[in-house]
Amino acid sequence: HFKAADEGSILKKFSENEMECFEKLRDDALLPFVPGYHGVVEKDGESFLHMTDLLATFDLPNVMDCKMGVRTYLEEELVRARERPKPREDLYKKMVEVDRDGPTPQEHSQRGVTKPRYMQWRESMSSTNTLGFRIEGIKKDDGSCRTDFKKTRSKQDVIQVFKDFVGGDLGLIVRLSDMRIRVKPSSLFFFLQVIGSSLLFIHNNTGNAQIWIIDFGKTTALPEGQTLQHDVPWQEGNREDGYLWGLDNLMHTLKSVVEE
Ligand code: 4IP
Ligand code: ADP
Ligand code: MN
Repeated sequence: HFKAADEGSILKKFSENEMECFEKLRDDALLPFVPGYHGVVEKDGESFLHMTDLLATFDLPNVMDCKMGVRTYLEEELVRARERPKPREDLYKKMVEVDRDGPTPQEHSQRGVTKPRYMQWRESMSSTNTLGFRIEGIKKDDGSCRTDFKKTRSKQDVIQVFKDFVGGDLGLIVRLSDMRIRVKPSSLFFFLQVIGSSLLFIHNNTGNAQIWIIDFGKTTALPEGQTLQHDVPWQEGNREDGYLWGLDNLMHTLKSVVEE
């Protein structure tokens, strides 16, 4: 999905949706928390979004990707799967790998699950539904890399992982509460459903702690006139994403790490 670009920047495979988000964010209060966006570029016959490489200023940082929100797919995908279900074998295999008993008897016999079904299952196995965010992956300054968090769901387990990641770097809490404050005056935020977007935590144990909002591939404008609260439960049709609720739970998690 990514290609190296000039020093300090990267190229991400083009998506119309993500481009529109970057353009809307150009004059939004959240801009300081979004990677620098430098337009669309063509390379080897393909289109890419040119953005700042957030890791460029670090040597060997600790990096954590947390996917935000209580919902990780679009309501449109749900409707489509209901009207014309397309069971996928790749998703079935990913499900079985984590939990042999994940698929229903019918899904076992067809060796396939639909995309929303897989996404909902992922949400329920992880902390997405219960905390409004989940840990996707961690790279540490010792070179180690972990992505085996599909069953990390309980508050205690999540706190434990954060504790190990944060170490003694308290700058992350400051940066996160900073971001929380910025969300309020972001007019954009209330006209968007933020789906599948992550917070990227970066720190190097010496006080250089950063938090960035990344991945706008499925972040989309709401129908004319609709706004979201971002902190109430999702019900099909209300398009709520639980982003703010997740952000608050993330704050609590970080605070527990410090207090424990
Ligand atoms: C993946 O599931 C992630 O949810 C992907 O989102 C998603 O891509 C994939 O859908 C889905 O299979 P796992 O994390 O369990 O592997 P992301 O890349 O943001 O993590 P979308 O396109 O929905 O964002 P498919 O349809 O690409 O398989
Ligand atoms: P996808 O849409 O394919 O899921 P993401 O935008 O979520 O892609 O990025 C995937 C990973 O790439 C992130 O977890 C992060 O580690 C890394 N990444 C994304 N954007 C940047 C960036 N601007 N600078 C550095 N690393 C990034
Ligand atoms: Mn994505």
